[in-house]
Amino acid sequence: MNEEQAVSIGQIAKLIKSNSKAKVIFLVGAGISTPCGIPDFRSPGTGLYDNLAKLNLPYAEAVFDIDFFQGNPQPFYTLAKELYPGNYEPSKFHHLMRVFQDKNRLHRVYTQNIDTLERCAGILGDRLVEAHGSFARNHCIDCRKEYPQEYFKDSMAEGKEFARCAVCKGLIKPQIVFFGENLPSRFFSMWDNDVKTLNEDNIVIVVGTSLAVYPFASLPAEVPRKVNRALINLQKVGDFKTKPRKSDIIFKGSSEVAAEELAKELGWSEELVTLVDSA
Ligand code: CNA
Repeated sequence: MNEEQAVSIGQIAKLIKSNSKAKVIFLVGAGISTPCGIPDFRSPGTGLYDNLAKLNLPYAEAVFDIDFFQGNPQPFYTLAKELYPGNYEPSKFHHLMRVFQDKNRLHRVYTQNIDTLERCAGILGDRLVEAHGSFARNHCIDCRKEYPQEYFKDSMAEGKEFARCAVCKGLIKPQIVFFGENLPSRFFSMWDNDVKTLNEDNIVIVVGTSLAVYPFASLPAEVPRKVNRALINLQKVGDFKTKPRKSDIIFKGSSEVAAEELAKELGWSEELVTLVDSA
């Protein structure tokens, strides 16, 4: 950890230690799962968009385009098999958020990720908002019949090309938000309520996201000025770059290093190590 990083971790830890009521809202993205081996979208060279060429897509985002999916579900299914829950373990940062929950210092986790690793780490349903959906629920894109997670998983495990609806033979799609689809209404209602009730005791920490996908990307700008904001990311992004606030805390670096060091500063290293070892 360099000096600048140490200062930022010290500042975040101080906000939490100096106020026993301080609770954190985490706004997270693909960067907290890259240490688990799941590529993000936009990191040059290693990101998914750079590696989708093998799927013969007309353009990278087509993998999450609902119209494209209807005509050619293969690229999405290939990706889904790769990203499917159970293939990966949570990162240290996922576990750190769990420690915040166990210490009653977690207000909410808003995630853009679809890998369900927050659930795997034990983040409770009422603390978690999966803004872009997840693999947990599935439905037929033609007749809308809902299917449990196992149906999609078992179809894949049986080596079927695609999961099909038992009633109408339509394609089964996990309830992951594609381009052109609405975000779950729970995302909007939870954020509206959280942003109204945020006060000086709260800290919003944005982690591992390029803040390029809206409406999620607009959340940091909506954080009231009286509330402290922090960014943990490989580079400065979004509102932290375009409209920085004097009080912003920026940790430029890996979320795994940040997780270890923050746990150390808060005196929570043992709890973090226990969770990491038991995963
Ligand atoms: P993104 O646009 O790929 O950005 C990731 C950001 O994280 C970049 O700024 C990276 O520099 C940064 N980053 C990467 N690794 C680390 C690390 N170890 N520590 C700190 N920062 C790091 O991804 P976003 O989440 O911003 O984009 C939103 C999309 C990505 C959502 O729709 C997701 O569904 C989608 N996505 C999800 C997953 C997943 O579920 N794990 C994987 C890939 C993409």
